[in-house]
Amino acid sequence: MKRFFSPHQTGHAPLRELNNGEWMDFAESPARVSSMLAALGQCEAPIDHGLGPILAVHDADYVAFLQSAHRDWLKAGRSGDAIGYAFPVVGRRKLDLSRIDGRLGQYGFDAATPIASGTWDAAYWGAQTALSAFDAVAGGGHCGFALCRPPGHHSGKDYFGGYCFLNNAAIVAQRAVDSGLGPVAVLDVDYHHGNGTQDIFYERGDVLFASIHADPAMDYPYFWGHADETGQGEGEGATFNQPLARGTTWAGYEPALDKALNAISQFGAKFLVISYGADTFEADPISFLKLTTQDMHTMGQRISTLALPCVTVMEGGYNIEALGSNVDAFLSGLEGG
Ligand code: OKP
Ligand code: ZN
Repeated sequence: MKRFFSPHQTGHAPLRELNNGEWMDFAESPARVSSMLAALGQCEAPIDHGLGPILAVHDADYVAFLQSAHRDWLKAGRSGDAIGYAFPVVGRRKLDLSRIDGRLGQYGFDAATPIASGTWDAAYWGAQTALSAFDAVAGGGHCGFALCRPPGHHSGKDYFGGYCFLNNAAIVAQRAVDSGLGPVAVLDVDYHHGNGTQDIFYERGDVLFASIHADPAMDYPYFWGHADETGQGEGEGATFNQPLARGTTWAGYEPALDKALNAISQFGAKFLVISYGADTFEADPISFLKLTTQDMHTMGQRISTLALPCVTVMEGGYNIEALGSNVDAFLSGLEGG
């Protein structure tokens, strides 16, 4: 399986995040990359596809905001990472605000996703990494892996949040549709619900979004991922959420995965995008499912029975020591190892 990564992606290095009312070290740290590279070995550098495929998913005003957000923060006389604190919860509408704090609230949905000087460059190259993994599969490979960082699945067409800025999985899924390779299924197995991916395809019948995640009644992102969210309009039935209780082990995860795989077959998917997060691991510091490294391998094997061309994009996983082995276990399972 071809693997892609760009060193630009480690330039995104916020210092700290707000957690339970206190500052803590930023969990989605560049050190995650070292752990993965050590386990995976050599990755290829992505090719620059430009902004086109990003703008096929994200709004131009949002992308322009991301490009200048940290500079605007510095221009406002601030230092450190840009963080919003006021959000238009009621009646959110397009406003052309100039003040950076207004813009951070307009385009963000949480106060735990700091923007640093290297954020845009890292997010941009993360998307290019995903697109290059797609090329490798579209060109005849069976599977490709995109070591994306920052992750993407919480980012919607015009918003960031949950450590995510550009939705790498959605960018690949849209690219697959535009290349005539659909229908496409996105299988999201990160611990957290992929609200951004769900939103992007919520009214679309050509992309199935199937997710297994911690019950949002208990865990981030709270406002999405409930079982009664099933899609709308032409997308009715093309969103499939399976929330799990904290503490769930493989015994509870496996039947949910089987249901998701069945749904993907039923849907008639011809192309698969996997949002893989290793934060379902039993020793993840911010998550509460109980999968082992061996379970990651089994998960990969199960998914490989779909026998679909697939691109895996990296999402979360915060136990840095085990991260590399977990990703490696998943990918070797997926390769049928
Ligand atoms: C990103 B991914 C505040 C807690 C909220 C947000 C979690 C984002 C996870 N410190 N944290 O899905 O792994
Ligand atoms: Zn996660």
